[in-house]
Amino acid sequence: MKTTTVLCLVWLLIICFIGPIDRLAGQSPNQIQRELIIKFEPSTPNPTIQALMTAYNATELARSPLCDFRLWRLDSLLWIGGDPYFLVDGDTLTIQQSGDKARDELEVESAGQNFQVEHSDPNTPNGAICSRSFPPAGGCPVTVAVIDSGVEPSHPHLSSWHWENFEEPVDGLDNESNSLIDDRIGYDFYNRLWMPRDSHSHGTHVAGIIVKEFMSSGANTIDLMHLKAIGANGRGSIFAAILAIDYAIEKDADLINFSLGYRSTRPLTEKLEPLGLAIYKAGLHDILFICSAGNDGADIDASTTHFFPSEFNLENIISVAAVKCPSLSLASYSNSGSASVDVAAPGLAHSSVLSNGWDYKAGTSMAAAYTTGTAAVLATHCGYSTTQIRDAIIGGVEEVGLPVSSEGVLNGNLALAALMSSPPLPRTAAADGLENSLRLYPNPSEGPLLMEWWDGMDREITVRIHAAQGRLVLATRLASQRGQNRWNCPFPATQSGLFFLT
Ligand SMILES: [Ca+2]
Ligand SMILES: [Ca+2]
Repeated sequence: MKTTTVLCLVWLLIICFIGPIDRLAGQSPNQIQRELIIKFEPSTPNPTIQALMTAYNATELARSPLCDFRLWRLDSLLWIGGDPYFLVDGDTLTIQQSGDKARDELEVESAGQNFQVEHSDPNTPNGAICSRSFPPAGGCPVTVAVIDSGVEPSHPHLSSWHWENFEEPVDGLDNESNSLIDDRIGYDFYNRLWMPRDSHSHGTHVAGIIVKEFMSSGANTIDLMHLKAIGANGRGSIFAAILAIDYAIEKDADLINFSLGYRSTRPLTEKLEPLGLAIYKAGLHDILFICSAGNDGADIDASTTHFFPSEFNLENIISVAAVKCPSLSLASYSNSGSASVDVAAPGLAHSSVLSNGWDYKAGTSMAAAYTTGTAAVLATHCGYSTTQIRDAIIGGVEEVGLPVSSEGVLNGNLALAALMSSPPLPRTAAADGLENSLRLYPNPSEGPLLMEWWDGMDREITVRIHAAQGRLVLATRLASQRGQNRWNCPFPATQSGLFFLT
């Protein structure tokens, strides 16, 4: 796929993954008309992109700074090079005529239509609250990003648990130069505002479940980063979610709770679909992504309507179905799928809502939040990778024969036991998300070598320095402090040459 054109990519998406042209007549339920998300290969020259925008009559509405996704609005019928290769008619992507022209003009990593994401929880909060067991917490700091409708920041249940961006005083300025003004406890990517204030209640409720989970485990080292991607009507867009994921990567979150999703009539491949690629990129930064399985009461493995991101086959996703208690049977509204859904968790929760209130809500959103809370507690036990935490959550369920891959229900104590049965992995500077700020200089060097990096927290990191041929020169653990760090590398001047870090 490295040398396809944008046109070819769209063509391949449709031919390879969507099916014959006659299946494209209907629009997927959550599509946003006329909006396309594109991520170009980094080597794509800017004039080529500009020429394509002109040819498509495209307006760039937004761009994600870290992962470099672009949101384009396409207001007219599109014809490329005079050849009716395909067109976007404003409602759906449709192949007009397949052919062999213009296939190698442009490289892209990902492209797809923008979709509405929503929580889609049922309004039926009845039944019994599940009795739970809570695993003891460790002492390592953990940051959980909640991508949802925002938060009521002054709610007494939540106000002492906000993550804070200490580089960003609230003064009307973008102090740490990430193009966002006053992003102090997160950001509102739905309205492009500094305060991710909740106007719906869903995000406040989900955040409250997560806080309750780690308070019950005695944890006091977890912060919640609030990233708003849906509005008062419970809906937002994939692109707002991508901006939020981009931010979570930039700010070194450990886990993302995503009690949202979208339906598509087309099976989508995770590496090409923009949201899938953004989640994959988060995985490269050791971020665990926990999402709801959806609330259509369907087996999404078999259904003709697909639900994403639950169905993306990515190693850093945990997809969560909902059960009712005390029977631990699947809730009638909950989606399931032995391939697409990993675990189940309680669907009913009593948690914080707007106006300093408390209320019941039910749905796979709540089930995902319970799972995120447990995963965050597991992550406070230092030295485990998010892959180990995911394996422990899925491997440590209470098995009750549910139609999900683990066949079971989330169980904090079993998950912690599963985690403790595997040895902690040495975390490296790259796995700690520092690879973008680490630098060695002068490099090449024939004498003293200095390492500098910026960190968002106080912790210990592992650094490995290799010579140019790959030989390990030095491996050590270092104290890393929030802010700018400097370290004189102790190896002698005889080790001259070019060095790199892992
Ligand atoms: Ca800022
Ligand atoms: Ca500021």
